[in-house]
Amino acid sequence: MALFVPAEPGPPEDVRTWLRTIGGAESNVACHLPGLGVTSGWVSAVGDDPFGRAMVRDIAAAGVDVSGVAVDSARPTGLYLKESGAQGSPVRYYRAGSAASAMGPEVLDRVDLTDVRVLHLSGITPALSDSCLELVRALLAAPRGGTRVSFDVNYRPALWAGRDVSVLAELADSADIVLTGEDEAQKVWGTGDPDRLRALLPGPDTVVVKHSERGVTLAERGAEPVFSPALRVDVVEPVGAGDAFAAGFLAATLAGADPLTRLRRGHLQAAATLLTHDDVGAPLAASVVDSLLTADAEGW
Ligand code: KDG
Repeated sequence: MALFVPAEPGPPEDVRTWLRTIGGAESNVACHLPGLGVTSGWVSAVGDDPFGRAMVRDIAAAGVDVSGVAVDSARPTGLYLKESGAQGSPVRYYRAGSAASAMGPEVLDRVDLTDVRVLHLSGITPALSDSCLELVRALLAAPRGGTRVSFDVNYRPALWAGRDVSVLAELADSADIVLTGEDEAQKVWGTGDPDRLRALLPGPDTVVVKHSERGVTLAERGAEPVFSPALRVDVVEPVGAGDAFAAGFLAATLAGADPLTRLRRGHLQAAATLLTHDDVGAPLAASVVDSLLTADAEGW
């Protein structure tokens, strides 16, 4: 989606200048990865319009392979606005009937997952339309070969109002890696407790529970859960931090890092996003990342 953030303070109805940037959970994750040394691709659909062309160009400029993005000349590119800052950060979507919401299982015909190490999906896509739900179900049911599927629950109340969220539990259980906020797990499974979630999710081998600003627990099959406190930062705006965490965590997982380093990589990537109004934001300086990755508990 094209994301618009206010470029001046004040209530949204008084803001005249908006900054156009990149939004959308899966493309956010894809945009972080090249900077972490991981090649990534984004599969989606945009309209044949200026916002669609801008998104494809800007996401490609971040180093992401966009050859799996279709242009739908019958529908517009989805848009969303962030209407304020750190307090609650209300967002407003303009994507009903968008090109991406019309995607369905036929997308599998133009996606080659051979040699893909991780397929990252979010719980946002299945909320967009019945066809998108069928697409996500088809991706989760497709033969995997060596591809691991990561699923970020990304529960968005505005998209699920009056609908049954148990579908998110069904989808998550078909993944290999599940990322969820404690609060969203509470909505979907009735608990945000990592041990209980592990028991409720027999399918995935890895469950990551984010406890907001407190920290994150990594609960893997056959291992003791590992908790890592979050970095304390002066939050400018939080939307997108979960995607940044996912990218840092997945990149370190692919690199074969130990559990604490995987969580710290996630926190460091999230911290960079928390410091901006953007969904993605600029990465922290390499020297800061290096010293924090190896810091002892007090230094962190
Ligand atoms: O995780 C960030 C996303 O929430 C944001 O980019 C917009 O995809 C989005 C959504 O539907 O909320």
